[in-house]
Amino acid sequence: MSAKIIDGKAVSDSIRAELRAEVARMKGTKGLVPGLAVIIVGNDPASRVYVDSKKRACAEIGIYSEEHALPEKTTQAELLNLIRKLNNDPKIHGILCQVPLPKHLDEKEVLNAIDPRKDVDGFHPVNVGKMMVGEKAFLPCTPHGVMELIKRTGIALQGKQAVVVGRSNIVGKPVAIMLLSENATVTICHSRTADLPGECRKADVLVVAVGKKEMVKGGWIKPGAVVIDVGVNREEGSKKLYGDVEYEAAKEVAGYITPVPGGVGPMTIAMLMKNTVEAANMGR
Ligand code: NAP
Ligand code: L37
Repeated sequence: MSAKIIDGKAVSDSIRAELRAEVARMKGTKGLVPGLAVIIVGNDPASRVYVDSKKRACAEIGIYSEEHALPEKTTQAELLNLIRKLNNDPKIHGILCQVPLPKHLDEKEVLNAIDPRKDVDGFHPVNVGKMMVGEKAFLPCTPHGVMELIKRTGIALQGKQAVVVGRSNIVGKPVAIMLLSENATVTICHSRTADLPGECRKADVLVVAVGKKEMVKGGWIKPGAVVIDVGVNREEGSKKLYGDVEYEAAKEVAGYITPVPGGVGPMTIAMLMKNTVEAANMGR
């Protein structure tokens, strides 16, 4: 039995179509145009690709966007100044500072400087804390996208064994908290986990965000499991993308699986658009 493929691109397209209608309504009834500022520092090629798709998504939906591309050598003070300006700019409802930042910059201090009401990435400690205690907050885009995809399988998370591989602040940790909020029993695995294959085999729902090409093998998947592959790994010298899961083998065992590309990636962008529209609607 082959797994059902979860089509993240199709889900993302339908969310984007809904948002486009919502933005048209906002313009018509309130004269309100949502605005997103995207900051990119330095020349990370993957970040360049993602920032370009985010800008394209804004244009298609009717969100005003402006890009602030800063050189690699930007100082901490210059970056903080820009964020302060954007915090006070009434056209701008959402601020996204694409990470990773060049090593000489203090990422924590930068994320802390963004007004939590404009933190459409959901990385500010205020929003992270609110999510932890179950208060309404901007949810980080990739984990939120993962949860939407799981929801669309129609499988209820309550009482299920969920295993998250990876514990980054942008994916693994928040996705684990969200699964817990839906009453799954959650295990978080990382580079020091003693028996990773054994932990994965227990998973009814397996979310993998490691950044290592096809590290999770088909033989680690519980038959019928929901497998969400967050990894985006580029083969050296080729354009082909690979997930963190050995896709061809895993899809013979899993019940549902996300492809790479066309799975979680497009959802990340759709959720960012959703947060930006919500930010514009807040306080009006
Ligand atoms: P990250 O910050 O590098 O974190 C990787 C995590 O994986 C760490 O917690 C690390 O454990 C764990 N890990 C590394 N090697 C391992 C191993 N051999 N066994 C078990 N765990 C291991 O990465 P990230 O930012 O979360 O991103 C992960 C992947 O998702 C990347 O491929 C990235 O490109 C992709 N991504 C995709 C999207 C999207 O929208 N599709 C968004 C963000 C990221 P330790 O904590 O112990 O070091
Ligand atoms: N919100 N997301 C936010 N803020 C950040 O600071 N780094 C970061 C972040 N990560 C991010 O944007 N990731 C991401 C990953 C993949 C895609 C989009 C965003 C994506 O569109 N992936 C496509 C393939 C694109 C390609 O060809 O590279 C996919 O189908 O998976």
